[in-house]
Amino acid sequence: KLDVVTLGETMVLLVPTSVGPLRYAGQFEKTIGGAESNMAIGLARLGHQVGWISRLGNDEFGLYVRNFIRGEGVDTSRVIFDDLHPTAVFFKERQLGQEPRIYYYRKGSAASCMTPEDLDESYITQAQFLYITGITPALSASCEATVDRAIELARRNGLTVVFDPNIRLKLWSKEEARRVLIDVASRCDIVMPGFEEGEILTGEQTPEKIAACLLANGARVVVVKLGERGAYFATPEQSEYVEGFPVKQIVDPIGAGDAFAAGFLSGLLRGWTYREAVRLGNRTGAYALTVAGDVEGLPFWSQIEPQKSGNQVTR
Ligand code: KDG
Repeated sequence: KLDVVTLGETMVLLVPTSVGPLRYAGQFEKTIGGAESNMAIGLARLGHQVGWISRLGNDEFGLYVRNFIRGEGVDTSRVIFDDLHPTAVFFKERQLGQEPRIYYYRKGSAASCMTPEDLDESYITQAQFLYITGITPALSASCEATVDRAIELARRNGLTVVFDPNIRLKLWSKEEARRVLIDVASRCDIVMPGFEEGEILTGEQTPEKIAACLLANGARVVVVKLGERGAYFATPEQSEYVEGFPVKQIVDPIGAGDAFAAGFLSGLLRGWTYREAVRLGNRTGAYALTVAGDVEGLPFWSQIEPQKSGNQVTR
């Protein structure tokens, strides 16, 4: 039995220990990054059952990624190891006072070879929510078809489909992203863009107008993430700004949206109101800002509700 099922690419992430151009970096820390698995790990840490579907290379890095995600308590039983294509890698280039630069080495990766046949309906139907992001359709035509199929299977079986556009302009142009993702969004129940992504998708320039446009496009709930200002959510019946959590020093904003999604979905799984769920998302998002990696900052439930969980370090 699963609460949430997700699919997407996860890469080995190499972060230099020093700040400055990568060409001078001599030492790297190895970890992993992938929007959907970041979210899955976040949800597992908050106490939920999550399944992550993907392809990895049948190589050392593939085993590393699988073991990492499995070690966080995410179900990886549907991961396919591909003999012909490698596990992808990406690097962060740390810059003082600025968001890190990202360099992908992912073309032709195992995950970019995902196909609709990789999806097992009987597995997906075990979950209440399907979580997808706009990164996957950008990887290849077969990945786009896989996302389409996942949505179709989820809808047919009564799952709630949650979509984070996660527009990555290193993978495609704004125009292409808009064309494909507005169509994906029209088939999803909950759509959660960042403010700039909302602008790209809808051409609108306020959270209210972005949300109204995405509701008219087919969503039942829209959450526009506004960084330090928190988030704005809207349904056909209600809408509200929900304040953010202040963070003293932002180390790395990458991954904060995935952390938001984990908190928000955790709230929904607990039967909370949208306001309360968005508030938890804002809080888990704030945690992710405080570390350089994409998953290391994701909080455990014991950090969110220490009084309920005693003194344990982990859940
Ligand atoms: O949301 C964070 C992700 O962007 C990062 O972990 C890597 O999945 C990734 C991507 O494709 O950029």
